[in-house]
Amino acid sequence: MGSLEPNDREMAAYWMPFTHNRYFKQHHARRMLAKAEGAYYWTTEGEKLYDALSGLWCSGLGHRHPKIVEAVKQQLDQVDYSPAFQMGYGPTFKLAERIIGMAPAGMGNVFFVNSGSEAVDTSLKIALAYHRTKGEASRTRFIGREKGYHGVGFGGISVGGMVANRKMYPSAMLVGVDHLPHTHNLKEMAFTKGEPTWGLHLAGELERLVALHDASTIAAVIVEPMQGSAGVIVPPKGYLQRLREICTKNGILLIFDEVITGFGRMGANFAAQHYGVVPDMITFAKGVNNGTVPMGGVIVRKDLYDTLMTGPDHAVEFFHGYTYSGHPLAVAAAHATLDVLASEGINEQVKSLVPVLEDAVHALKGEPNVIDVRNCQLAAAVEFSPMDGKPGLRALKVFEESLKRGVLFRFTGDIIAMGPPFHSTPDELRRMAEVLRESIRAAG
Ligand code: PXG
Repeated sequence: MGSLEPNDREMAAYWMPFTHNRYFKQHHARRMLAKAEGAYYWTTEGEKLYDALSGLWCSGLGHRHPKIVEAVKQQLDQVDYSPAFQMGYGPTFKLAERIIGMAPAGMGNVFFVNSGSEAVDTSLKIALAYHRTKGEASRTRFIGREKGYHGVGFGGISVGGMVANRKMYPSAMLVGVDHLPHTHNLKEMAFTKGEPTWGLHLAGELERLVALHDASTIAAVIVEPMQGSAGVIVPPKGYLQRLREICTKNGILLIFDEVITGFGRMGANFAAQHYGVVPDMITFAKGVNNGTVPMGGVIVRKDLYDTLMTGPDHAVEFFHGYTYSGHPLAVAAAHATLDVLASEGINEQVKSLVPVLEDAVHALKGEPNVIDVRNCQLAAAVEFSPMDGKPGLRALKVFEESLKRGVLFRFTGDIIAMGPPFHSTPDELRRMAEVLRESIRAAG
């Protein structure tokens, strides 16, 4: 492979995802990574960076956890690939059963995919197929939410609520999708610690949409319990319960997109358990195997699966799947990850860090241009007022100043987001916040 530093032709050849390609290719000091271990990355310049977003929210157990590394190495000596269709590989079935054991009661089955985007599109297909098979083929609409992020498939961007992800593709959107309003309101909730008390009424907008479209046309509502990509938008107290009540009353499926919130980030296996609200489907990815090998999935209520098991038993019931669904390497990494989540008491560990993170980030109130600080279990965000006519530039500058000081944050719009590794020490969290303070001041 040669040097880790790309030459000019190599730098030019790669089209980077969700990245300012032209800017990156000019200004990539401290942005090329060479090594990862625990809560840290090392850059090709040899500088050490605290990984404040656990990769992209996926490596909560830290990089190269020895048990996960060992499991994947061992798997390579057993079975590298096993056909996903019409053939079986035991560990994949065992993994499904383990995930059901971690999920809220009533869930019965897991469909494996390779990413959050695929998980979302799969869940939407399951919703349509379920209603149709039940004899309610008129239920075809989906309700998403403004500022929602459900990946980049056509289904995901249709139910998602990020204008930049949608505006190029109006003709390719799923038909009949509507959106709930988002719950972010600086006037009402800026600098709230944890769940805001304002905003519950916005769940009632679902009733308005039901009245507008009629329940008989709506298949499912999909929301992230906590909106991660939009910059850690925390659900108002009682909001998710209210959505559940309205969905149940109207025969609408409720899908929680737990790609970020699943597998430990909330100090619980799933946000569903943290908030005490049980959806009909849960989409997951990222944390299921600590980001080691691409993997995602959909957890479904048992009766959804049962409903779809129709037709002659020699025929395929659900025409959907991916070559790499339940890939043996991803499965091996996931088994090891679930072992570690349990054996290292991660949910308790995360819960113990929540007040430390909360105090550390909220101490940034009053710093220049900081207009909001939010936190949700082991996730947090700081929002800045945009620079005149240059939205996004302030957070980029803060991000670059932080790299100089040894912390890798995530910036999106004028927001800095954090989702620290679960094994972080209180001192690491406090240092992370102090680096953010210095960087905010330096960025001006
Ligand atoms: N659903 C949710 C809730 C997500 O957060 C996806 C679906 C899509 O997953 P894939 O695996 O297709 O990328 C996501 C992904 C960020 C950030 O900085 C968030 C995501 C990905 C990258 C960065 O907040 N979320």
